[in-house]
Amino acid sequence: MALVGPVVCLAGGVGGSRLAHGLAQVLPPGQLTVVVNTADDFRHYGLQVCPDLDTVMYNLAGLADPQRGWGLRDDSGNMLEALQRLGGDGWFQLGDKDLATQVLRTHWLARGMRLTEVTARLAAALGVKQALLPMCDEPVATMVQTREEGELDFQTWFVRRRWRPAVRSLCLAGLGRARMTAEVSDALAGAALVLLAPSNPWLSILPILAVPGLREALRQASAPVAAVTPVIRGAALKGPAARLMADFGLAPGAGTVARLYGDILDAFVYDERDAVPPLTGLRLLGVDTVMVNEDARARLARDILDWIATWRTPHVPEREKP
Ligand code: FO1
Repeated sequence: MALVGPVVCLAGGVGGSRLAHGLAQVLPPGQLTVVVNTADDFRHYGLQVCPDLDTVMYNLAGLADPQRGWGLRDDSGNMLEALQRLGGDGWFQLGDKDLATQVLRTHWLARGMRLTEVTARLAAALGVKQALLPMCDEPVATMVQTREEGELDFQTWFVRRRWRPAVRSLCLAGLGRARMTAEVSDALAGAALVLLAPSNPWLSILPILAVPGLREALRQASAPVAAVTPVIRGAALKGPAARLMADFGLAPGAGTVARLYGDILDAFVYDERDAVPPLTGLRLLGVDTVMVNEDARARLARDILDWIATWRTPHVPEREKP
C-alpha cells in the first residue's frame, strides 16, 4: 500500500471508531492520530463518562464489544444490577470493566490532569499505540432542543429516549470556553491527510470542527481534507443521521453530508451502492464503505489511502523534463 504520511482522523461513535481501527491496521502506529468528539461526554453518578473517546479507544485496543460497537467485550453487569436493586437508574449500561475506566478518569481529572493526558494514560495502559486525542480539554456538551420534550442533554435524548423525540435544533454548551489543544494543533499542522470519519455529522464531526481555532487550523494546514459518508441511499447504517436530516428538512443523502462540512473539504468518499453525489469542486471516490468486519475496515482504509496517494503528481527529475 502506498503511504501518504501522517494521517489525522476526526471521529466519534461506532462508525468513526471502525474506520479509525481500519486505519490503525494499515498505517504504522506513529502515522495515525485520532481526534475524538467529546460533546457526548456527561456526568453519570458522579463519574466523568466519555463514550466516544472510549468507543474509539476500545476499538483501537481490539477490546470493543463486537455486536454493540461500544463498551468492552466480555464485560459483566453486576454493578448495574446491584445499583438497580438499590433503586438506581440502569438506563445507561456501564459494564463492570468499563466502570474502571470511568473511575480512573474521574479520579485523575479531579487531581487536575487534562483530559488529553488522562486519555493518553488510559490508552497506553490498554496497549493503544496510536495517538488518541480528545477534541479539547474543556467540557463541551451537545444539548438537544426537541419538539415534544423541550431541551434534553445528549445521552438522555440518545440512549434514554432512544432518539425518539424529534429534534428542532442542537447547540454546544460550553463551546465559548473551549480551546484547540497544542496536541491537536500540532497533529493538524504535521498531517499529510485529514480524514473525517463516517460518523454522525451533527453528533460527532461538527462538534469537533466547532472547537475554536480548529476550522482555521484545517484551512491553514497543507493537508487535503477528505470525508467519508455515514449515509448510504439516504439511510444511516447505525444511529440517527438520516433522522436528523429529516428533522432539519434536508435531503437525505450523502451529498448533504459533504455540504454540511463546507469549504474545508477537498474530497468525498461515497458508497458505491449510491449514485454519484451531485457535488462540484470535490474529488469523489465511490467504494464499499460498509465495514462488516475487521477486514472490511482495513480494506476501506486502504482504498482511501491508495486513492489519495494517486493525487500526487509524479516527480519528474529535472533532466527528464521536456
Ligand atoms: N449506547 C446505548 O445505546 N445504550 C447504552 O446503554 C450505552 C451505554 C454506553 C456505555 C459506555 C459507552 O462508552 C458507550 C455507551 N453507549 C450506549 C454508546 C453511546 O451512548 C453512544 O454511542 C455515543 O454517545 C454516541 O456517539
